[in-house]
Formats: sequence, structure tokens, C-alpha cells
Amino acid sequence: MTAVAADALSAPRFLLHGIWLSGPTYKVALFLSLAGEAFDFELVNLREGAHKAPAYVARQRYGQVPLLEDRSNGRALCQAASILEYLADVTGKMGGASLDERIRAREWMFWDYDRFAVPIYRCRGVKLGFRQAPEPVF
Ligand SMILES: N[C@@H](CCC(=O)N[C@@H](CS)C(=O)NCC(=O)O)C(=O)O
Repeated sequence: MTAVAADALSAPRFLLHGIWLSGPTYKVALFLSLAGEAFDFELVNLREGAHKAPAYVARQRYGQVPLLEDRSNGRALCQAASILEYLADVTGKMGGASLDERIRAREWMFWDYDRFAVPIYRCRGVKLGFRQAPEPVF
């Protein structure tokens, strides 16, 4: 077996395309990390328009990040909440053990986007140094 083939066999199941300043990318990375799933990460440079390149849009039809590739079956997944549901399905983690738990998990995911996302992403931006906030806020 060649070294290249051996590398391909040992590659992590998931390949996450995104950028560090993207909250939706972060959500998927956080799930994978908390679930103990090794994954590769490929930077998509939004400033250079990499997310609108035809080869990328062929995999991520909205021309956004994140994009998660599942190498075990060739799936290309987009929309962070949908990706989280997929990961819960295929890993058996964090999806909820009963219908009621699954309903509650979904409620949090959809509520997240209209109530949590903006303030959490802004706080991350301040912590990472690319947004400003008055001292008393933090
Ligand atoms: N609803 C999407 C939102 C994804 C999103 O807004 N991604 C931003 C970066 S945080 C993006 O790719 N913006 C570039 C664009 O929309 O052209 C999700 O949850 O995945």
C-alpha cells in the first residue's frame, strides 16, 4: 500500500470547510469536538470569495460556510442546524434519547438563531479582537 493510500484510509471521517470567525462554522466544530469526533478543517477565505467559486458552490449550494463533508458516504451538508441534526443522527450523540428530548434539542437550535446567535457571535468577536465593546459589557 502506498503512503498516500494509507493516509486516505486514516483520514478523519469529517471534513469541515469554514472560517474561524463564522459562528455557524464554530457551532459545527464545537459539536464535533464535544462528541470526540476527529475532523479535518479547510479554511474558506470569504474575503477572497472562495465561497462563491463554482467548485465550492457545487458542494455548498448556498455559497456559504459551513460545509461539512462526510467522507464515509460522500455527503456534502450545509446549514449549521441541519448539520447538527445530521451529526446527532450519525454519531448517536446529543440528539436526545426520547422524542421529547429531541423536540427540546430542536427548540434550542431554532431558538438559538433568533435570540442567541447575534449576541454570542458579537461576544466572540470582542474576545477575538475584531469587534469593540464598552468595558462594562465585559
Ligand atoms: N443559516 C446558515 C448561515 C450561514 C452563514 O451566514 N454563513 C456566513 C458566514 S458566518 C457566510 O457564509 N456568509 C457569506 C455569504 O452569505 O455570502 C447556517 O446556519 O449555516
